[in-house]
Amino acid sequence: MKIVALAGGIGGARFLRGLRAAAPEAEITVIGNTGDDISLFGLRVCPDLDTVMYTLGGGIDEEQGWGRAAETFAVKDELGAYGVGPSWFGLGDRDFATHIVRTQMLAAGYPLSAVTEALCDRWRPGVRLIPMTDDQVETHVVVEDAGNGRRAIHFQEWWVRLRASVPALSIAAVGAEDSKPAPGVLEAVDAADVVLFPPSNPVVSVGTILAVPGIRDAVAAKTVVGVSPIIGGAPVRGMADACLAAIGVETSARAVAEHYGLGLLDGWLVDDADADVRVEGIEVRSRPLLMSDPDATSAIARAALDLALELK
Ligand code: GDP
Ligand code: FO1
Ligand code: CA
Repeated sequence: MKIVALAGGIGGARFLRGLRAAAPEAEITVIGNTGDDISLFGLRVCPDLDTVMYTLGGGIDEEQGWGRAAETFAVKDELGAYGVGPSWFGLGDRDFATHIVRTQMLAAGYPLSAVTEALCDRWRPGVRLIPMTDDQVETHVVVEDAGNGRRAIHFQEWWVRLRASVPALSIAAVGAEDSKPAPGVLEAVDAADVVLFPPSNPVVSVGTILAVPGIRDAVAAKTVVGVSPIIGGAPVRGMADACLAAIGVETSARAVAEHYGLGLLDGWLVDDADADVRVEGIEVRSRPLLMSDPDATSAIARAALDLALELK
């Protein structure tokens, strides 16, 4: 069986680990969000790709959900001693090595998809991880600039430095319109038996991947089942509510399904807390959706896969 999943960082990565356990025979291709990517200290950092790679490869800081386990911050401290920032983005020493390898390969002319494959040679995530595009797409957030009108800042500055404390007036995937899906992306979707949306951020993770021309149409032609990242009207973690507000979508399991819309989603898994949710034209099922431990997570993934196979 061939499964394609569109994934962001933490929610996507944890779901994928459950999916790999729930369907060990399946060939899983993960299309990763690169809209969160940022250049820092001359290095290209790809948080969502790395979160998937480290989580499935056994190198993630489990509690935090991003970055490496047993991390140290000597390089960051040394940079700080030179007065070189930003200090608000916590790059660890082990993680730095990944960004150095990536940046070196990109500078040598390898596309991000080839670089990601090379990094995965080490981590052996057990899935094929492909960035949504080899082109540079960056999510920017428009915020009110005290007294100076509006200004666009990088998504990471809004999310990590400001903790989404200033309202996002709009969110744009800069460069997406002119981007092309990375090699293998459309082929994997076309060949897939089912496509799954993990409980990833609907705006800045799944939404950004779908903004790469060609991906939405390819996915829409498939049987698609999503897992709600919203439980009881709130994100399980993170600030997805602030992203949804920016695009005028209510923070609820129903509104997110309606936002993806008919023609894209065939099935939608919601938590038992949202058992009353109905969405016209979409098969909604409820079950516990907290990825609290490996067994609970693989049961969620299995339920998403079973629903997709049933609707196929
Ligand atoms: P990010 O890139 O690190 O923000 O990660 P993703 O975009 O993949 O996923 C973020 C989303 O995962 C958030 O909106 C959370 O609400 C959701 N999420 C995190 N943990 C859980 C969980 O245990 N269950 C469900 N249903 N959603 C979760
Ligand atoms: N998230 C934070 O909240 N603070 C950090 O300092 C931080 C550093 C960081 C470094 C590497 C990496 O791969 C991820 C990192 N993240 C950090 C997480 C990440 O940037 C965001 O959670 C996501 O991009 C939002 O989806
Ligand atoms: Ca992300």
